[in-house]
Amino acid sequence: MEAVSKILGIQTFKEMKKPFVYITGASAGFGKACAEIFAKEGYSLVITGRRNERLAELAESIKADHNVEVVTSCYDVRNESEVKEAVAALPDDVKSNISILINNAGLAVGRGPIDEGLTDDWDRMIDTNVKGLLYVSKAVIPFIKAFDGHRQIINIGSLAGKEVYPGGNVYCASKHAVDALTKGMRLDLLPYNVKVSQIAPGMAETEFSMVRFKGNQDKADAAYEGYDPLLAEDIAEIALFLVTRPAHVNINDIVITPTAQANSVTIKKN
Ligand code: NDP
Ligand code: 8X3
Repeated sequence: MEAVSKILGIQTFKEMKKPFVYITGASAGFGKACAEIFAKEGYSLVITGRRNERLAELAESIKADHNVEVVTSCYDVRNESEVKEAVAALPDDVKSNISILINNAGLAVGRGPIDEGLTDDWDRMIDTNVKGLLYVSKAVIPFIKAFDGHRQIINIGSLAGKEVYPGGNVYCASKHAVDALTKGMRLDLLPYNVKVSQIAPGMAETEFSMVRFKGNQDKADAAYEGYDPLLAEDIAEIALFLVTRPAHVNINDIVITPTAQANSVTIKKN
């Protein structure tokens, strides 16, 4: 088909532009940085999150800077029917050109002893980090499997999915689930040549701690004081690196921490 197109001087979609990267949680932090770096490389984007104004602003600024398509899709990953409807509502030429899914939307809510934990916080973490990732994956994977070209899923796990630290209980459990689901997806999608990777970051300065500490700026700032934490751009660069390996290479898992962090609880502060 491509050879015929060349002879006739017809450009196929693949020749004209790069496919779509579908990014959850693109209204802030890692997801926003991923949107920016992939657009710079010429990928079109589906960017999702609950804050539509943020998504619209990001879409406008990316479109002004790069010659790519950006589709915004506003929904809550915890709501299965919203997820299904939002994915189904994408234009057909977008759905049929989704090549890469970045499952990034997630959060921690609260940090403290398990017996003092609030069940509402637990629900928010499990519903977002585990069930939300599953709902989005179920809706988007059929398009990735059907895409004629590079197929990849990147799950944003955490160092908290590799070890458990005091007060991290349910957040750590949710990210251990992401670690297991990444391995499960890699096995189940092997027949379809879908690369499945995980990025597991340590401390990175984003809105994460403001969400975790429920708007307490002092507590959020304290999380990043006395050392240089990772930046959202560091994670986006890794995501792009994973996607730009040769066809025969899949990087399964990357654990990335600030240089000052040796494990979840050991940070060298000034
Ligand atoms: P931010 O708080 O900066 O961004 C989180 C993003 O997730 C936002 O775009 C938010 O969008 C979206 N999101 C949260 N809940 C929902 C929901 N219910 N439905 C849809 N979107 C949602 O945090 P980060 O960028 O730091 O976090 C991104 C991922 O990285 C998370 O999975 C987090 O657990 C993980 N991580 C973060 C680390 C860190 O230190 N920062 C380290 C390791 C992992 P909106 O509010 O608009 O819905
Ligand atoms: C976020 C990193 O160490 O706060 O996933 O759990 S940590």
